[in-house]
Amino acid sequence: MEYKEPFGVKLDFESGIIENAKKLVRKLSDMKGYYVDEEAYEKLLKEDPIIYEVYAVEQEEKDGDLNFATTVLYPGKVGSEFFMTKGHYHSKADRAEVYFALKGKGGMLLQTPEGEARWIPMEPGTIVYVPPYWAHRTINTGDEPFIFLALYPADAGHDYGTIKEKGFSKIVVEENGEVVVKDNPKWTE
Ligand code: S6P
Ligand code: ZN
Repeated sequence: MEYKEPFGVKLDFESGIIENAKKLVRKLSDMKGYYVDEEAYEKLLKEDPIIYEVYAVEQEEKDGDLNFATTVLYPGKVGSEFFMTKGHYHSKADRAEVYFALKGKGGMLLQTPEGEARWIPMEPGTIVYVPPYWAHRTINTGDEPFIFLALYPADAGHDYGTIKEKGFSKIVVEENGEVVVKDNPKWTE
């Protein structure tokens, strides 16, 4: 039997950076079609802000192993819609996940393949259980970076296609200074 080597790495709670992790950057230009207000999207595209960064420590896609990653999701809005991650199902759809909020304020939008959505608010200390089969997207509803750690099976994979095409049945917007979760006007069954 060949055993893998255990290790410890340092996560900086302030910045969300995990040492020696693989860094991924998502800018607004990587998210065409994701936000409801296309005019606001095109306008903000001139600045093309970074929406989020991911620091991932991933293993080979093998059954039984675990990956983990932090996400630093920046504050901002496209029109009235808060900055958010793309959101995905897992390629192996029955793979669950756990999120742990470290800094800032936000929440998670989850959705079944039938379009049934849930909103779970998150603040430092909130642990979110993402059950098998639920798509998940995080959203920054605050005015500082929203930082969280995710732990997920190494063979879960990411299926972005469905969400890219259809979005979630709900959107999270600011209305009169309040965080409002409402029906996505572009949602079709
Ligand atoms: C992975 C986990 C997170 C996200 C990250 C970015 O299963 O859910 O690490 O990958 O928050 O979101 P997205 O939707 O662009 O992968
Ligand atoms: Zn996931």
